[in-house]
Amino acid sequence: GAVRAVAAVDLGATSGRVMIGRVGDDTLALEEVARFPNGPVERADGWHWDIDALWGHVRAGLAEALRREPAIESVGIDSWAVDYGLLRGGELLAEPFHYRDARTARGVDAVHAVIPFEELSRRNGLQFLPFTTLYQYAADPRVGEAEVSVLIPDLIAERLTGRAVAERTNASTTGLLDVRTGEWDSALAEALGIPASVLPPLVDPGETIGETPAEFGAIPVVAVGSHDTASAIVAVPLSTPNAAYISCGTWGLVGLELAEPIVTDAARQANFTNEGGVDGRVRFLHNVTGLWLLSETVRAWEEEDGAPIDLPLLLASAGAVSPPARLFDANAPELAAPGDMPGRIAALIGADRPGRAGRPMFARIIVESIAAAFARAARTAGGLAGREVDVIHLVGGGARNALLCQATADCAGVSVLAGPVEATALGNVLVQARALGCFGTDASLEDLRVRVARAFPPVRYTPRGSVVAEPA
Ligand code: LFR
Repeated sequence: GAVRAVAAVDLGATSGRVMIGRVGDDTLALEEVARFPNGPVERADGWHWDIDALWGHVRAGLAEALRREPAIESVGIDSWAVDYGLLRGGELLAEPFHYRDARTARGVDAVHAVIPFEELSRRNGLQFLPFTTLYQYAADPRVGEAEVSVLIPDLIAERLTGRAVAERTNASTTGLLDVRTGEWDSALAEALGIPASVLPPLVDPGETIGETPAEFGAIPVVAVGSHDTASAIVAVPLSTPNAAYISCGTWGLVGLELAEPIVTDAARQANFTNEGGVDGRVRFLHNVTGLWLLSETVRAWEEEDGAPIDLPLLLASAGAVSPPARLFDANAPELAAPGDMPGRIAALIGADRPGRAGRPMFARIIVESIAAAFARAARTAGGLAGREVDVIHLVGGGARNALLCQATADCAGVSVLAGPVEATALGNVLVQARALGCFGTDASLEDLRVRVARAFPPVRYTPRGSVVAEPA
């Protein structure tokens, strides 16, 4: 069949992008049309989304995408989880908070005073993360004033279509979905003082949310796995029944794809989550702090130097130093907020903040610490699910980081298959393409993954071995 085109809006931590996705029998390709900053902005009351600037960039990006490719048939939007905008009369009540804002700690105490974590996790199936939406709501006095609360991708969809919905994979990260039914747990919301009326109707990936205005082509906005991690997992070319995955960007989401959630004491104690995946699959995973540790360190050094740092060069020199004697816990809670990362990590390893000459070693410690946490989480996931993990697929920006991929393979004792780097955007595009009928509407995720593996053959890192390209 002919090659068809869709637009993917992906709002990530290092940047937001608008891409054109092209899909045909032998084609799966992305063209980046616009890239813009999407970091948290600090206001008087804490860290926020720069939502007005973002909306402007998305509009400009979509207009440019349609100019370059007038045949674009639909739009899909994804972003990170948990953050939301409160709407009243079609207007935002406030600039959305960013989840790395410290106010959420208050919400945690307030929620757990009403319902202890153990009971909460039995209802929503989630791991403990201090920024899960329900904790944010508990710290947000404006929730009660809202008519509707929409997660960020759904907010962009609402701006484009006028229709407020809750895409189900992302809704699963609010903590307010019942893990058994996949429906809103209105009783839980009300018990926490969150009016159930602010929770919009749920839609599934593949459903049409509405239509864009004429200036953006009057085309359908199609729900995708609007949680970026859900889209990324769609595009993991899982190669064995026991394969684990790591979706590695700012975070490293380490886990397994399951048919049913695991809601047990052991899973809760290991802080594993059951988030909603595309096609009703379960994303059984644990959040490991990922490249945030490195990017925030590099940001601090760049401020110190007043000049940009060459990351590939830094990583090459990090690979050349002898392996570090001391690692730190990548998941240490004190590393979550923006700020002086080198100082905080140095404190954890009992060292001084590195001078320039010490930077390669410091970067090496960060990478090895992330790899160790990745390997540990993959092993734990397998143990909890009764699977012997025999390969780890690492997708997202981290797949570019050879040092990290190799260190993860070494720590885990199984091969790491790296790529695609653009898993999130590909998952977004593939779910739209399937909805358009490109593969027959009953194509399974496995069918989509065959196409991913063909177009983007992963790179294999064998434990303590050398890097070889995987045959197509
Ligand atoms: C990754 C991600 C994670 C989520 C975190 C916060 O980008 O979406 O899945 O736990 O960001 O939303």
